[in-house]
Amino acid sequence: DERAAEAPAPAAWTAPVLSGSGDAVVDLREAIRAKLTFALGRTPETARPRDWFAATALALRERIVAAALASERSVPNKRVYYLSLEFLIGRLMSDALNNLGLTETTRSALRELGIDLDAVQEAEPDAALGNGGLGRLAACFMESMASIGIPAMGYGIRYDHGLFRQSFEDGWQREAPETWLAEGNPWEFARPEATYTIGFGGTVTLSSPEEGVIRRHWQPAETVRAVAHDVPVVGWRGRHVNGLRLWKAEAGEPIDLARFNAGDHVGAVAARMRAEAISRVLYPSDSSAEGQELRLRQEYFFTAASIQDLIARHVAERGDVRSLPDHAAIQLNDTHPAIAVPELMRVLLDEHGLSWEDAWHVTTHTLHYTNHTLLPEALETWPVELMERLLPRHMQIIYLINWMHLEEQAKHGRQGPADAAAYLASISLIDESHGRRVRMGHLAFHGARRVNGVSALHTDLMRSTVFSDLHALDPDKIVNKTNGITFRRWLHNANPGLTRLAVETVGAGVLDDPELLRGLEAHAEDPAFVARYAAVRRERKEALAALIAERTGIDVDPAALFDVQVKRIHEYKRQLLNVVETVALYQAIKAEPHRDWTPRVKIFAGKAAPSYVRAKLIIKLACDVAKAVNDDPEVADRLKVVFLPNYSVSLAESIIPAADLSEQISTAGMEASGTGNMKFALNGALTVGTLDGANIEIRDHVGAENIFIFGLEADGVRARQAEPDYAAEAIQASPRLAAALDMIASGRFSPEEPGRFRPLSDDLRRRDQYLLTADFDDYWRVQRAIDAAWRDPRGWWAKAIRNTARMAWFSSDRAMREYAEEIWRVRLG
Ligand code: B1N
Repeated sequence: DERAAEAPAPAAWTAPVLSGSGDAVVDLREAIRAKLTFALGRTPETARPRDWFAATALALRERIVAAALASERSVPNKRVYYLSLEFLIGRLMSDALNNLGLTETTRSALRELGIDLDAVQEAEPDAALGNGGLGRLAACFMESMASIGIPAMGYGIRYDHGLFRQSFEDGWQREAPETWLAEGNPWEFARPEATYTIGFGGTVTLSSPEEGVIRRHWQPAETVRAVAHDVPVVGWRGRHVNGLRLWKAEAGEPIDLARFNAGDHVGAVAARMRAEAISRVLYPSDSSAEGQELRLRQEYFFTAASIQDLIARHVAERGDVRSLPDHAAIQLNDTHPAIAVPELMRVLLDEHGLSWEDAWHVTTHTLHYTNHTLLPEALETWPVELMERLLPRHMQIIYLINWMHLEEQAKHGRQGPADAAAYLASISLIDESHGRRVRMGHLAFHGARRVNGVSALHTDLMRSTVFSDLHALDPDKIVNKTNGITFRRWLHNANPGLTRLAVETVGAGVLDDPELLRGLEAHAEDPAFVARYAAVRRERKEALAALIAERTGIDVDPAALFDVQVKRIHEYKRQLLNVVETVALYQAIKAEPHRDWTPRVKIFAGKAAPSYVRAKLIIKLACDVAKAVNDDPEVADRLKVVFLPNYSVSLAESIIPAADLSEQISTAGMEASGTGNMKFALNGALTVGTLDGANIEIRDHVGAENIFIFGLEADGVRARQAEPDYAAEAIQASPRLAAALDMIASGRFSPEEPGRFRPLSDDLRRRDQYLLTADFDDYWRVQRAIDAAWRDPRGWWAKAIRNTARMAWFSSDRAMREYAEEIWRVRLG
């Protein structure tokens, strides 16, 4: 990995922010050497890359702390608290180096020690404390808030094990535990002094009336300690540093001495194991709700610790808890922290003695909720029985909130007279239809001042579907905040070559203001510029080809069209549509082997939830098709299929700058936003996509002539789903689709087990919930149009350059400014 090594980067980019003197290299070199010796107890002769990474990170951390203390000097008027069960951070070194302006200083310092910075960066394990888009969004938002100066703290869980490691065994996904903390985490500060006690279970008692008021008191049966671990988040040019506070679960008592002394040595640590289980492992499910008790314990654990922490800070700074909404804005990242609604109420009522009205005012003026999906299987609900057992006081409060909410609607006579009971059932926080369950989305919605969706389409669908009745009660509550990505990581750090080209073409100001990328448009057809833009891509493709060879043994031609679909494996994302099209293309090439086919490499990567059997079968099909196609000499280099194992943030950083074509092909109405789509378009890959999520807004920005759109729109999807037998009819109407499905069903790709893929082909013929059959022919058509476009390089590169030039709006800095102004009402520092 060459990174920015080749040519000297422009001065504005590398100018050291914190250490401006000519001695910066010497200072840093000696700091790293001292860390290696005194913090790690290693000598340069015996140190492994991992040790150099730790020594370098510790030396950089000191500089970050210096900047942090500078940005902490005054108490901000208002802070943002971002509560998320997931932060998919990846590596932190290149963010820290680039944002501090220390990349070249560090490279030189390490070189003087005989060490290569790239090797040191490769030794950093990814912090994979998230599954996919939701967790990565939280990480991009944290970086952007630090960069634009929003005083903020992220709150989450310090999982011992992040997202599992994926490998393939004969094309089947295998999962292994991930151990990012095995050698410690040099970025974090353990803060045992910031420890809170979190309760579970027990009973609620009443106090004797004081001045006519009865108070409730929750006496938990079990307590767990939440211990803070802080990771500093340094923003662009080191101007601001925010904190990510991750909670580790510890037992109140490390050992039960009575049981130990009685000889029960295992039982003596049982309570400790149960407590520590809470922060042991990230649930590996993306876009589906986990109904297990441990998951609810995780959600309450981190939410309650965060609320105690932020209230303690508020009271220390301002004295009165009633002014919380003036000085704190809490953002709930999906419903995972929705228990914050009754928890904040409980703290205000039972611990601070507020009246119900005052507590409700504070709560509903502090909390905000982001919805990330409308898929029914992902909407969290918890059985009332479980809530009552684990969180009895919260269940009482939820009942009271709901009672007042429903009474209010009855009083105002707002319920539709036609079917009042059905209306009340639809707005109730309790779903009475499948056993009694608490609807966390409704709870978050009702307790929040603002509720937002993550793309224009998704927000419209929130208003018209899942939340339509609640929306009618308060039409200003739902707002749209289209997602964004941090350009520091996804352009500057991941693609230094393209960044250097942009800087040299439009000036170094583009590093601070992505709108300046628009200046590249004027060069979209300038042969000299196009040649440089194409050379950057070619260099990234060669690097990816080398990585593919190393990890899969497959040789791919960097001159071919790199067609990439990387994301979680889920039926609604329709990797299967891509695989079926691959099979159809394979058949077409075999039928006319002498035609002038556009050479393509289909690249897949992504993890399936371990319990998602269908998604794992789709991976196996992709791998089996890959084997058949890659081994077929008649196909030669015109089609290659690759499934890269163990997709991660750092792998994405290698793949995205090397992509020519970005596959964003979800069933319209199902992908709330997508953010990978933005990363690819920014780096100049052309999108083939449906009018779903943020694809629609990407089309609006890059121009319809610079994107390949196909398939049904969201309303068309709904109409088609209402037709019986739509799949059978679509297959009958498409001989090409029928032939591809027949080949998959025949066992051609699984001769040792001919029926292996029948569950997939049978489902497509009968049910096809995700409308693959309906969209297939249009997908084939647009793919052949893409083949033709690729054969016109000048046209292709002009489109690619216009994509890069027009993507500025998708910066997460823009998203964070919108949240700051329209949701949080917080000033930028
Ligand atoms: O959130 C991303 C969006 O860009 C994606 O379109 C959306 O699918 C994703 C339960 C989820 N929605 N819901 C989840 C994750 C974990 C879990 O346990 C649901 N992830 C998304 C960012 O807005």
